[in-house]
Amino acid sequence: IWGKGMLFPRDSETRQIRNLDGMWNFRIDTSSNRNQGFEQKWFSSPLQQSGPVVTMPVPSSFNDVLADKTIRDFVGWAWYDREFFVPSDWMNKRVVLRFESAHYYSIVYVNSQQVMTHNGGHLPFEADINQYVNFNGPNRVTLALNNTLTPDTLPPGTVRYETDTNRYPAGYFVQNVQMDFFNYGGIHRHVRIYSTPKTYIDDITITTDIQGTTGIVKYEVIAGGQPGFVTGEVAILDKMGNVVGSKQSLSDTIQIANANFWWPYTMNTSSPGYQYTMKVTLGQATTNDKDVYRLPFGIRTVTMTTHQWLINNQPFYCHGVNKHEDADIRGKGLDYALIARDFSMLKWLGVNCFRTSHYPYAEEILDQASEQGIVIIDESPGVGITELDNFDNTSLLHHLEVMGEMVRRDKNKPAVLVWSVANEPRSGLSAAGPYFQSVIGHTQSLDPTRPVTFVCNNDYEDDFAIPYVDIILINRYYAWYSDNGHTEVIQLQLDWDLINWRKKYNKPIMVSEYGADTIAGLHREPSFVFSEEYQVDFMSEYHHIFDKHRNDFFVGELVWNFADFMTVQGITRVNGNRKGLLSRQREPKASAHLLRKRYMAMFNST
Ligand code: BDP
Repeated sequence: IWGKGMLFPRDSETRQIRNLDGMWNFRIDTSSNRNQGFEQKWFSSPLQQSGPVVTMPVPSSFNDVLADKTIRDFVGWAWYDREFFVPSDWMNKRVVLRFESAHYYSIVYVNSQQVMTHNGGHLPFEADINQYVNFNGPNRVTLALNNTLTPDTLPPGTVRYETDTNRYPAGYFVQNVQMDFFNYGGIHRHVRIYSTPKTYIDDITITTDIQGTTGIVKYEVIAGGQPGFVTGEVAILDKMGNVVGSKQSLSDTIQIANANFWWPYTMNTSSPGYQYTMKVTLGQATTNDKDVYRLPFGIRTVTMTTHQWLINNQPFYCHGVNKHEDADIRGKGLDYALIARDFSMLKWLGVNCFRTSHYPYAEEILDQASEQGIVIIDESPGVGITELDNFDNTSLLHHLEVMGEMVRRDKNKPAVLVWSVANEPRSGLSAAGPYFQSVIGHTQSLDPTRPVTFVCNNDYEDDFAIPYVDIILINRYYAWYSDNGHTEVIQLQLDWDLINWRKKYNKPIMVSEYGADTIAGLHREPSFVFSEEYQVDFMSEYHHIFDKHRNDFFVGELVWNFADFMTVQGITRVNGNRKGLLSRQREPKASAHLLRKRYMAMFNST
């Protein structure tokens, strides 16, 4: 059911990796029809031969690196290239070129020949380029990348053209987005080449169950490459490297007695985030090919009852935040120092869960969450599905495709416990009924082991999509977008709202967003909107109602947002969205101290 696998590149005795990160050549196509790059075939020779290039770091968004407004606000085709070498002893191997993500639409060329295309940011794509490369000299990889959003992309967007040249310069157009974050473009994550044998481990799927103290590990290995008789050998190693179970088969079940289960760090402080390693060895009898891949995984279960979220049959209360992949200069570019800082601040805050609002984050981030015992609600880029044409068949098919890619990438990550297929779609439209029945049903069928939901900002009376979810996630902005400044309405309105959702649906409920814009360093007493005092007062009101229902049906709270982040320019956004507990540079506002006190007190009671 998975099609081709998308295993994260990992070194082994049979696999090698080369990193293609660094400074690439870069040019944007600003020609009047925005199509000069293809007309002049910029992919057919080094980019600097067809025109001027600038240096652009990979990984990084291209927008905020240079002091260049045209590049910052660019919408259209951007071109990247660089030279690379392939070791000659890879000649008889599969040579895979992989982009962990590039935003949004990619066409990749190797030595002037098109090798793959990919539709969508945030998820990886790769191709075997063995037949296109030169093993005895330089090679060139070229990427044509388009960040234009349309009604059928995820996230969707529209382009507004102005042709009245009395009022607008020739060729004027604006990209309108339906989401509240900057539409960064660029090669956002690593680019690598890696080798595998010609017959190789294409995919591994692990699902786990627990019975008393026994861990039950079900696995399936898919072989790729040359057809023929393949053999499989699977060993499970504990953290010390001891083999605790093994089987000679490509798909089977292994039982581990007295297993160490994967727990969030707030539920088990002695060995949170415990992961085993599955070592898979694949053999091809006729060619003698042998491939080895080591996959970390955790043993745990996740269940939603009518009123509880259970992890390993124990009630879990999610106290967390929403995040963004966002920082100064690099935009959405992967940065290890930033990842380490973020996890340190998540722990400082006492966060035990975050949502990957509003797109799947880098695997390096999810792997940290798995290792550190932080629960992930893994969200698709389905944000801003608000116009009628976002619900048409083309959009639906793309959404199904994206869910497939996302589940394929993240299915084995122990921290990922819930799939969120969208954020704030217009689920009060009747078209949302069949659309979300299909997207949620598809995701449930791809992965029957995890609850599936979407994030809703609609009223309880008239929602067409909520009937299909396993847990209700609602975003609420009482005393911000409505009754602005009036914190005295929060308890009344939130309580009324939660009780009504509960009565109507009898499912567990979370508040998946609540927050107020706050300029770090702005103070007013009594509190006033945009001051640090207001954010503190505002959040405290929500907490009363969260606590009231906590031992009943209310299973979690996520602040909007972990940190300030960049948005489009607009009259309601002062250099970005300021609802962070932390500044964009990850330093705390007063609200961060409030949350830290609250979340720290929740340890062991979750
Ligand atoms: C919610 C959206 C989120 C926004 C937030 C806000 O889900 O993306 O950034 O509101 O307005 O509606 O701050």
